[in-house]
Amino acid sequence: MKKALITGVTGQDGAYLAEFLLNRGYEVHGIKRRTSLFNTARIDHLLQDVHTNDLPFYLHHGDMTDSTSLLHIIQKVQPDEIYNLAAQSHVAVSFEEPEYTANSDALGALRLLEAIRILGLTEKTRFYQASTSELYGLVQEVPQRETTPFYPRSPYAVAKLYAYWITVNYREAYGIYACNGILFNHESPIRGETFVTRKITRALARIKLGVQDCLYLGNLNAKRDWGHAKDYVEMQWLMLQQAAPEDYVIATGNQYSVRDFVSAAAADLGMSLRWEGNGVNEKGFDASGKRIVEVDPRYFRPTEVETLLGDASKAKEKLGWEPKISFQELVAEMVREDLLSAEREQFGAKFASHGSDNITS
Ligand code: NDP
Ligand code: GDR
Repeated sequence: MKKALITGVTGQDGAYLAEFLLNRGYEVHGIKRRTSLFNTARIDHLLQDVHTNDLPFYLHHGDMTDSTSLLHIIQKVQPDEIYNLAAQSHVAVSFEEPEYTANSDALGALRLLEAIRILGLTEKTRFYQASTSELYGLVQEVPQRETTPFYPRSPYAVAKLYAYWITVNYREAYGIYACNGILFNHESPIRGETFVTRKITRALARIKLGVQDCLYLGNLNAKRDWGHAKDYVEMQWLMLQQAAPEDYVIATGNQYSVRDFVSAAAADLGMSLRWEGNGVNEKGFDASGKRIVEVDPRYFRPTEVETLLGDASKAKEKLGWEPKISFQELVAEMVREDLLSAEREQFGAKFASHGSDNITS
């Protein structure tokens, strides 16, 4: 039985990847940082099976900023594959916590690679680094592919740039089977609530049921290449199953704006949406003329990534990978799940939290 170690197992991708690997017969180990509440909602269904079905799924406490915890876990598990998904992954938050972001996202990757080396696992352990389309930032070529020059535009992207290159360097210097997956945005019903897609589907579902009044957003013109996380974790695994380690762009090749996403989600909810105004004055109105979407400059970023569009030809040719879930299916699934949550919330509305409307993401 192959052993995989996933950092960031409580996150969106970590949860999908853990399930994917367990279905493929892996023994899966996850690293979880200590939190005051459980914070295992995305993997609770798997943890349940640990007791009822002897599922080979194990959690270890550790932190990307703490080398010793990482060393101990890797020594104990002796993994065949490490998937480094843990990160302070919010671009806007990285402007507020640049040092912590560098520590966890840049040095975190180094700590894992060093652990592989120190423990004499360079021949045994394969390493996946969660790299990102944010590396392209101020884009130098359209669409972006593996050879497109990087121009990071946030402390997050700069930290991920270090992680990208240290992964390449340890591959070249020590012969570690180490790969970068340069993944474009991927979403799902378990996406964190402060990323724009989930913020939109959650808010519109709540507005539809009268639990929330208005959705406040930042830059509606930003364009992204949005895929489904389920499709993308398969790719993370495929990259580690090849004869030689390489870096791959993973993307759909389709691009939509934030405004397009809002309109698509509203349409799925049967809400007609009329846009008026421009820039900071832009607003969206429902059929009754009520303002339900508004731009709030607090969500603007000091430096923005305006447009991203990926070219995943290399992954298609070499790995036979194609995304299966379309943009429309993604939006529909997210809307459906958030509508169910909003219905549950409606029952307990007076106890419900109003979420993140007052913070910067
Ligand atoms: P999430 O934000 O959903 O999950 C991040 C995970 O990392 C969580 O489990 C989080 O734990 C954990 N984590 C954060 N800081 C630490 C730390 N110091 N020590 C240990 N664990 C930590 O991200 P996604 O699942 O969306 O993304 C996975 C990875 O892929 C990230 O590295 C992200 O930067 C990268 N990426 C994501 C893309 C996307 O569109 N989703 C695209 C390209 C790259 P906790 O639950 O406690 O917060
Ligand atoms: P991104 O995702 O920054 O691309 O990083 P996010 O969903 O946060 O933003 C996408 C675009 O939408 C604009 N935007 C808003 N964003 C948020 N969060 N909240 C808003 O209210 C809002 N209004 C407009 C943003 O300015 C941006 O242009 C994600 C993360 O998962 C990273 O970890 C990952 O590396 C990249 O995707 C690829």
